[in-house]
Amino acid sequence: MIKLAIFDMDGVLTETSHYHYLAWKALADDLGIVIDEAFNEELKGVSRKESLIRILEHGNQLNKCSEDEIGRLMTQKNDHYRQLIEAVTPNDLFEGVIEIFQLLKKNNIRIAVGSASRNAPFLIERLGIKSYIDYVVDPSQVRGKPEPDIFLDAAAFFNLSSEDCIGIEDAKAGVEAINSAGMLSIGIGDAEVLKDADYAYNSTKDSYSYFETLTLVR
Ligand code: B16
Ligand code: MG
Repeated sequence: MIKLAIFDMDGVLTETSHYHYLAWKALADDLGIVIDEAFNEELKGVSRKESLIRILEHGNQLNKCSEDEIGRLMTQKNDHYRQLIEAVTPNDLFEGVIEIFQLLKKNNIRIAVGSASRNAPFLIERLGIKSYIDYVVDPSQVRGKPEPDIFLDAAAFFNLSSEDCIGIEDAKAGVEAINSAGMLSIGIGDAEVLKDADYAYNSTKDSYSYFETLTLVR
């Protein structure tokens, strides 16, 4: 029986993944590196540092970048991203999120956020969903997606085993992380990108039907 639902943030609860893309695109432009939305698909769910490394590799610039320069570029991207998300309000929450949270609460299923983003606590505040969230994984303490650690950390916090948990993700790296944690994976977004997910839905709102079936069997 499912006792814990672990939600990714960017691309599952709100559309901040587009803001990540805009901030990376501006940085890449500055560096003379061309990236597009297709390339960005490979950055979704991936940590800030690993994303930057992939962009620099893509532009053949990784070997000319010192650790200091990498740190400076990460700060530049994050400062821009923080400006973009400053104006986020509860209206930016994806449709269906509150209804899913309410359904889970009613059925005593815990809710965790398992985001790779160090900005997740800020966004949880801005989106006004703090009262629903039982636990937020600190991504600075564990290995990033596609490693399973973010999801395993949430399960461990509640002393649960993987078969008691589900993970909800919009990114290829995220679905891989859930699957290697041995949990049931729910993909949100492009079915082709999320082909390894146990269940896939076009949008968070569409996944409500899955959460209903989960609570019916209780
Ligand atoms: P930050 P998620 C991920 O969040 C994003 O998908 C990814 O694009 C970003 O690089 C990563 O967080 C780190 O974010 O720079 O804010 O720490 O999708 O796992 O919620
Ligand atoms: Mg995501």
